[in-house]
Amino acid sequence: MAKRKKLSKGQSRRISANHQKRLKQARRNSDDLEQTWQTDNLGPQQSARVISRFGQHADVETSEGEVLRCNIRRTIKSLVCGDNVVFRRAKVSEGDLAGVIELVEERTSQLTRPDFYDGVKVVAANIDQILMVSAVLPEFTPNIIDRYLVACEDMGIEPILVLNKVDLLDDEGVEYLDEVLDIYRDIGYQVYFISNKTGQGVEELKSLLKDKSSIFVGQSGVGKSTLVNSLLPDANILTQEVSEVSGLGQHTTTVSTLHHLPSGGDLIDSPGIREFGLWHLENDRVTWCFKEFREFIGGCKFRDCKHLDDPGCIIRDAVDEGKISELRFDSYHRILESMEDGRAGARNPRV
Ligand SMILES: Nc1nc2c(ncn2[C@@H]2O[C@H](COP(=O)(O)OP(=O)(O)OP(=O)(O)O)[C@@H](O)[C@H]2O)c(=O)[nH]1
Ligand SMILES: [Mg+2]
Ligand SMILES: [Zn+2]
Repeated sequence: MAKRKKLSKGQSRRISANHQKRLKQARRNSDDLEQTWQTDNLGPQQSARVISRFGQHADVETSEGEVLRCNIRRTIKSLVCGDNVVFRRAKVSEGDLAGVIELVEERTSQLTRPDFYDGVKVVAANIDQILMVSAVLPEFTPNIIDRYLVACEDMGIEPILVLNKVDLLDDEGVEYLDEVLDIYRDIGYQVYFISNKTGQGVEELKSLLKDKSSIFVGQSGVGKSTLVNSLLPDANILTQEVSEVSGLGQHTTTVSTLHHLPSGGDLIDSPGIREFGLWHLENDRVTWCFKEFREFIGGCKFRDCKHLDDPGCIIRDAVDEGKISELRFDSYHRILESMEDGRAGARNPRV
């Protein structure tokens, strides 16, 4: 994982001040609109689904399939891609804004991640399954997979692992990654090998997505948008090569967007992230989110066992006996360590 360059205190302050200024301006504009759009100027309440959100505005889709850009009422605290909302159409549009969103329906599920500005941030709503996309380019990193899996377990949304760009692997590479991913199959997670280049696995993926609400998540450059384009040739989403200089993705997709699958179901493409923080979780919760650790929880000799060199640690014993994979056990400790750093960072934000 790439280390973020540390900013000086002055830089952090300036960035934060600019961010606050932009937020204030956006709120002021939105207040002006709320004045203009009093009830007389608005049509009846209608239901819609949020396709995409941009600051104080969002694109919603009506049940007739019409997509309208709307302002978001200040009273709405949280609104994300996938939300079901109630909106009113304006009798006269204001620029490209056609209406106002007044209410967000209760969510059946939500994908969240910690954010330096907002604490815990909701990324998408009403999702049945999270497809965690990884690839051999940028580098394949099981630790990121483990982070997402922890988040999925915590949120109670089913995760599915997708290894993309398998066309870049030789037989030996396939064999190696098959072995690593066997660890996840053994725990009970579904694993798919995919290539947008050769089309391998794409049909299988289609049946997995049918009639479900799914989201693609994962690092920048792993091929999430390319995969959406493979599944939905009309989507025409912008994709970009992984940088030769840094070996990292270029953060091509900037907002989450919901698409409809021709055979039924919805698919959200989300922007790639560099790090997936978990510092909003308690240590014990992280242990529980390592699914295969669960049956051993509570069995260690000491109640405050750190599952390291503590005597009578049955999780450590399970690793020695091959019941828990060494890779996952190491990942677990790396996550706990980084959570300490993350909490310190959140108290003292760098960006
Ligand atoms: N060889 C190979 N390249 C692929 C495959 N899928 C995607 N790519 C390439 O990977 C690069 C990144 O793809 P994107 O779809 O933009 O990646 P992304 O995950 O959407 O990235 P962000 O939007 O930044 O999060 C592009 O150059 C794609 O052509 C694949 O199956 N095989
Ligand atoms: Mg993308
Ligand atoms: Zn223990």
